[in-house]
Amino acid sequence: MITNRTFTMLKPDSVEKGNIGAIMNKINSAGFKILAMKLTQMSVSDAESFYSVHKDRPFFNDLVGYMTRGPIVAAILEKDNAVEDFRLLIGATNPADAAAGTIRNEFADSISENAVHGSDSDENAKIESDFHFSGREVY
Ligand code: IDP
Ligand code: MG
Repeated sequence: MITNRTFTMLKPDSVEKGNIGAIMNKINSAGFKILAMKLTQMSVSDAESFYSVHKDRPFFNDLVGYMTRGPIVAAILEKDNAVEDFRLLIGATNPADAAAGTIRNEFADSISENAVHGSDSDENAKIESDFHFSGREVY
């Protein structure tokens, strides 16, 4: 199991607001190296599959609509303790609860439109990376 990688998406609101550069700057400044990155748009079936753990939640349809309404930036990141450190960098799911200086505190509007995704375990980082990238796209 690779333990020094995580997977992120800059969600459609971040792309729409022109925040790709500013968010990537914070990610690089926090010591994460980019191993793979692309601008891509998820289909409805992609988003339903990616977020299948949430399929019974009341916000599921809104989440799928949000995540498919425009392009995202998908990336694989490398750093010691990547999963945990990246979750600290992005902050709480609800930006109202996200600590000062976190990405969600600075760039997210609401609990539903919260700017970025970060994997919650090494196992999911691998699953999510493989969902978005082929081996040839990863450095
Ligand atoms: P996370 O992104 O911080 O890991 P999860 O609980 O895994 O949070 O939820 C996945 C995504 O679903 C969130 O990032 C957010 O976009 C959306 N979401 C989570 N909870 C709510 C909610 O209570 N209302 C609306 N959208 C939500
Ligand atoms: Mg999650």
